[in-house]
Amino acid sequence: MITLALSKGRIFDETLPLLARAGIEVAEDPNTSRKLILATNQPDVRVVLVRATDVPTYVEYGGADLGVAGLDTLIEHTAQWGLGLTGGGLYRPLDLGIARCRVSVAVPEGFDYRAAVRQGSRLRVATKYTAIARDFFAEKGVHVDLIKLYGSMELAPLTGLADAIVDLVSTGNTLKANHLVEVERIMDISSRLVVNPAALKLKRERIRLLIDAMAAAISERE
Ligand code: PRT
Ligand code: MG
Repeated sequence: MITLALSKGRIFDETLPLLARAGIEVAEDPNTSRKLILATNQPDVRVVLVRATDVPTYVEYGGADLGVAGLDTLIEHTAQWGLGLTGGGLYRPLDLGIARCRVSVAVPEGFDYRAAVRQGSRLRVATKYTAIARDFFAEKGVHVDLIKLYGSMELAPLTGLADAIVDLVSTGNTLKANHLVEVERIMDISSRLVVNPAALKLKRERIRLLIDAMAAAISERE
């Protein structure tokens, strides 16, 4: 049995066409079913639905053989756990090029971010992405107090909790709706296929076929 961990929403939706190219069709719709384990048309392949941030954990500890996770999630996971309990880490064979977005710094309209940086002011930055933010500001030589949040980052500057946020941006509509402006682009993000290294050894043939079919689907798309 091959177990693939996906999160509901954009990652699930954008992974489906790549799986289809590998001949795998998920038998149930996660939006109407409450099941967390979904069968596929292949008797030896199943999909488990987990929180986006839990995908690396499932794959690393063998709860799933492989999974799809945003680069943002992978960087934060690695920063928190290093090579983890198993020491094996995660094998990352493919950039799937899906769920694309970027990690950016945003501030309220009217806040002069450049001046604050130039003057060496200490910035209060709210984010879910503390590892990415810490590295970015350290590299720039900007002093920051990081405030860890788990969601609704956009609210932080509006309530005086923070001067700036580090968050994912796609269309920019969420920032605009909250009167925030993007002042720095930290990195581009897409989702990656991650594989448990032990599973790759034990089930090499089957997993290789899957990786190759997904790679073919990506190059056809491009
Ligand atoms: O929602 P939940 O708390 O369960 O977890 P999650 O937010 O981590 O999951 P999900 O499914 O929302 O995101 C999964 C992955 O999709 C992320 O880890 C990213 O790699 C990727 N992705 C791509 C995005 C976006 N685009 C995105 N736009 N993840 C989140 N957003 C959010 C962003 O945080 C902001 O609130 O959408 C808003 C901005 O969108 P625009 O279009 O208004 O700019
Ligand atoms: Mg979300």
